[in-house]
Amino acid sequence: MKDMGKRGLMTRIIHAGQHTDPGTGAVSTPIYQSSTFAFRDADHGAACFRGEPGYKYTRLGNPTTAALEDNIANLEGGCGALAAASGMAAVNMVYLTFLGQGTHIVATDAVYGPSRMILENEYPRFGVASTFVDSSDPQNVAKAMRPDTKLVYLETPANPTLKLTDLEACAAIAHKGGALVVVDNTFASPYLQNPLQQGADIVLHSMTKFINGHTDVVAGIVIAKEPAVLERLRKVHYNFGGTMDPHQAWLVLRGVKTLGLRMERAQANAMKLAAFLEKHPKVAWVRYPGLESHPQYELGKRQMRGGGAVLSFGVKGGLEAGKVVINNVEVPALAVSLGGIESLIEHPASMTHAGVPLAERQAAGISDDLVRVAVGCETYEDIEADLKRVLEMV
Ligand code: LCS
Repeated sequence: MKDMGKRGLMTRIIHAGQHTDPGTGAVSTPIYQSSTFAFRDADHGAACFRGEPGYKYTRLGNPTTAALEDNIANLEGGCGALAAASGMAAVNMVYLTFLGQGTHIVATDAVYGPSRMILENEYPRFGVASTFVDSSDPQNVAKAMRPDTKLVYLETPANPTLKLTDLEACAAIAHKGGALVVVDNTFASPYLQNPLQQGADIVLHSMTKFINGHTDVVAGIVIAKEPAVLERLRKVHYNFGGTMDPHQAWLVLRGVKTLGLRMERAQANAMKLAAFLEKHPKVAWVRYPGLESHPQYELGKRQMRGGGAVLSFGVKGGLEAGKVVINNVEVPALAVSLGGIESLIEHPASMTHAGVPLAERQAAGISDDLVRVAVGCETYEDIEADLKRVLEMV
């Protein structure tokens, strides 16, 4: 299908990057499960290695993976994308490309645990300094900027606090200081938020979550706005080798086709569940970007096309009361991850963010009583009845 730029989001989700196979007419993109590709002759091989179009070796590009990259690049409005073996491989691709001896990164304090942990525990070995701030106030980003700051790394909504960061304001601050802006858009998905249109230079996703959506693949992707940034990333990514397998790419391509349908359903369920929990006498607090009680409700309306499908809440009675909920629910599985077709519930302080030291966790708002629910696409009444039943047990 030509001229994707003029098509609607649902059409682009389904068709962008997809081509009917010229050899067979296959409508579904085939899985090119081949590690290497034959050249017509020596000159053709040399031309491919000089950078002319043509596949060489799957770590350096594969047609199935390319179909997925073109699809997501289109959805995010980027010039291109690089698929990675996991979301963390995507995060690390960006860090490795732009950070080095004598450089500094400013990052949102409440990011996915390992995105912070590798900066604090591993990157200092390479002479990289990091400062974590509550980026929901752009002034905190401004204050943390240094002459050697190369990246401003934002996660919005943040995992698991659901705090939002004003992308336009932070991009203006970062660019004034000569830094690139990276946004982890995993929680919103391209269906609800497009940071490249709001000043970001790079967007990344754990495609393990909403983009794939079926809890059966671990995958990541990085999307760049400008070709120079994409080519710099590509060089690092292909040679460090955290690339994607074609079968993995095909599964994600299969999953992304229903991204819009799933997001609509899951976020409608999340909105209703957030409103139910907020009114429940056993619930101490609820944080969900679609609730008017969210401190950045207005920013969410401006920056996102909906509140998303993840919420966090605390039960009166703290962690022990929260454990009663987590241990007794039947509809959501007690499991980390999010963005799948099914609901999941977890306790970030002891699970996804356990590696972040207590003081830093608390400073970032990841309180011990915080329970995170990734709301799925089940019959809403079943989810609510389940939570209602377990809250009565507290
Ligand atoms: N970025 C965000 C916002 C994430 O939530 C995750 C994983 C990653 C990056 C890393 O992606 P992965 O390598 O796992 O594909 N988040 C998880 C979570 O909250 N529970 O389990 C994994």
